Amino acid sequence: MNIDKNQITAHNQQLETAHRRKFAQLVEDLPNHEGILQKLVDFQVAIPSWALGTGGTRFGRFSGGGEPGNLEEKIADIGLLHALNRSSGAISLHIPWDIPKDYAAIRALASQHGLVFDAMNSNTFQDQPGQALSYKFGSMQHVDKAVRKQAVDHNIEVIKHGVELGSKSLTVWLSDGSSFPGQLNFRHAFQHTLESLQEVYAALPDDWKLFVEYKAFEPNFYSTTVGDWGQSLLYASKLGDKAYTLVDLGHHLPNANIEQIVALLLMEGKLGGFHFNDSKYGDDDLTTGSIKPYQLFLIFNELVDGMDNKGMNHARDLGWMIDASHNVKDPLEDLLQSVEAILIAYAQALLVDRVALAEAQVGNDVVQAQEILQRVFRTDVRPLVAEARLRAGAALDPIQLFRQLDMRGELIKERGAKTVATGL
Ligand SMILES: [Mn+2]
Repeated sequence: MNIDKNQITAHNQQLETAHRRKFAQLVEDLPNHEGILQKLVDFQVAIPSWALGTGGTRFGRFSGGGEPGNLEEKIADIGLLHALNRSSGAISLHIPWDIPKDYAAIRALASQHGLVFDAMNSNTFQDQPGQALSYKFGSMQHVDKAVRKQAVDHNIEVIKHGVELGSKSLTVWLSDGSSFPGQLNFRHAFQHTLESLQEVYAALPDDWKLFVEYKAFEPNFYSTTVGDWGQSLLYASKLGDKAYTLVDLGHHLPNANIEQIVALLLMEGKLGGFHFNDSKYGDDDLTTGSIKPYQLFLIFNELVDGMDNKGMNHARDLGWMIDASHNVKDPLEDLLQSVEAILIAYAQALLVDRVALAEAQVGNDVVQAQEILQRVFRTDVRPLVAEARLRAGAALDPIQLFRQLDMRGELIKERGAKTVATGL
């Protein structure tokens, strides 16, 4: 289903008076808000193709209705999100769950919705039907060279799909590791993985990036072969200039200082991209900003500071993606909430008085440094984010409009009540 421009206009007219009042009040003290608004309009967050259906856990999965049954329907869902917020203009595909059958048709469909193809994602953490060799004991780290070659070949295949669609990056997340002490020779596992990644890297087009995603644990519970940012950075540094570390917020050990990790990776020119989500305990894949919004703001504070320090373009120079799972919410509403949370944190980070903060730091004025950050964090910037949406032609309140138009009901009518999307 498509959303009509007139429906958005009508919705915005209903809310405009109240919005104008709140916006005017907020920007009274923000002299530079026009520049910030443009940055918010430009900022796009890629939606993963695997997050459009209901997620599950190893205990079960409670499917919702109207889930997309194929790649075309997934693109339509993201098109819907993008029409509502004009900030979800990219799709991150997963192979083999979303193998395009007709590249030209898929490209045309995406561009019809104003979408581009962000990072491609490979999968060597599952065995696929008919697969010759098993990844039970790892893929790129495997003791058997034939298994490693199969994993390398798969990644090269994913790059080929991406080239046809206009993607410019490959994200490699490996579940490789071990579940018991003694199971693995750590050095051999690292060297095998490095050699495998080098073969993939060699197949990368010149204008592509390779993102090495790390994760502390799960599905392996004793060691993970790309377990933290140090290991990822080691691989990325050895691979070369086109290789970067990818930070997934849920892939850290509890209480890790992610903002510091981000600051140092940016300093080294090795931060490539982001997977946004939130968590309470582990890789919970919850809605971004739902549990630790202050941490999200502090991360964006370092991102803005680090990118500005290097003269980077906020919207284009890093890969911004959501990686989440929705067990109890409508996936599309959840994704709208995540994108909103990301834009709020980004807007707040743009408001930080960096000159004053630097002065406080140099003067060891700890109290003032905290005041500067928390003054911004406690400012309700939602009218600023809404104004950016309004100017971009999106809905002032995307979730409200999604519900008013009963879009889930329409999708169920179109696709049925018992559909299951491929993905996690
Ligand atoms: Mn991820």
